[in-house]
Amino acid sequence: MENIQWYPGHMTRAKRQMQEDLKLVDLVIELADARVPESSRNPDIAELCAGKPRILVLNKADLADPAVTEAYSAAQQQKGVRVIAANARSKGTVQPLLKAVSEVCAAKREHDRKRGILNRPVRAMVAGIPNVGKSTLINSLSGRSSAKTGDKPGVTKGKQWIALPGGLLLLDTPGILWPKFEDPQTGMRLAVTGAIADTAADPAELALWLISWLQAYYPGILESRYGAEGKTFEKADGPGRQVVLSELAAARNFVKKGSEPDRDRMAAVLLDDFRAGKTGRVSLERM
Ligand SMILES: Nc1nc2c(ncn2[C@@H]2O[C@H](COP(=O)(O)OP(=O)(O)OP(=O)(O)O)[C@@H](O)[C@H]2O)c(=O)[nH]1
Ligand SMILES: [Mg+2]
Repeated sequence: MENIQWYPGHMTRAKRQMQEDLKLVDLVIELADARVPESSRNPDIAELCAGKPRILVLNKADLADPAVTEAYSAAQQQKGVRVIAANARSKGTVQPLLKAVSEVCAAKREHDRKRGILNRPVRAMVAGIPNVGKSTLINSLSGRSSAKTGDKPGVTKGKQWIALPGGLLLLDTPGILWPKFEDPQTGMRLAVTGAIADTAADPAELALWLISWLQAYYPGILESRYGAEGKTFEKADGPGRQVVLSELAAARNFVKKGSEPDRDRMAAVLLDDFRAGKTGRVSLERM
């Protein structure tokens, strides 16, 4: 399996920018992808945010396996981390998050009040990997399309302050990835979920990784979406590795000239389907 290393220069700058911007904020809203809760968290963030209150939002929870989200949340809560599972596109996320913001800022407000400062706006940085839903969350909180969003990584290019009616100032930031993924599986998980541009990896490799994960932890899911009755596909981590994409392509009727199965098209469709939640609620980590 290839080891995905993706750290262009603008990511180094983004990290430096984050260090600077942290000086301006009272708290950090850290977004992780609920489908890959651990792999999508920047290992530097705890150190970068030292001393700041932090709220962990497990976003895209609507696409994730609820059991994994629950187990990860519980483990983090045990460590004293404040966690909210969310769907940034849904209005239902707004109230619990605003409540958490208000709670983690209670000490600061009290400190302000004692010094006679009233209603100073709270400043929060929204941080996380590319494509995790930072700008979408900000738009839901502000109730309008203030920040640009898109279904590919790298949409937000520079920071942007967005003011909410209640006196909360949110800082939208570009997604950050870290220089070295210690575990090669981390790169795979981030590429499959769409945090890393598809140009950085071979879609067929990503698709095969996803197929083997689905076959191991969500048996039957591929058959029910793509298969014919009673058909089982070859195992992506077995001797049939070279065959399974062709089988899936044939089942979908994706053929190239000369009636050869179109593996590349199948790989792209499978990744798109997964990212859109069409293969069901699936997480790519186990607790
Ligand atoms: N299903 C689902 N989709 C989401 C959720 N949050 C965001 N999205 C989608 O994910 C894609 C990325 O959202 P953005 O808000 O642009 O992500 P971002 O973190 O700002 O990305 P960058 O600016 O590239 O770092 C968009 O297509 C959103 O509609 C969610 O909770 N559930
Ligand atoms: Mg953005």
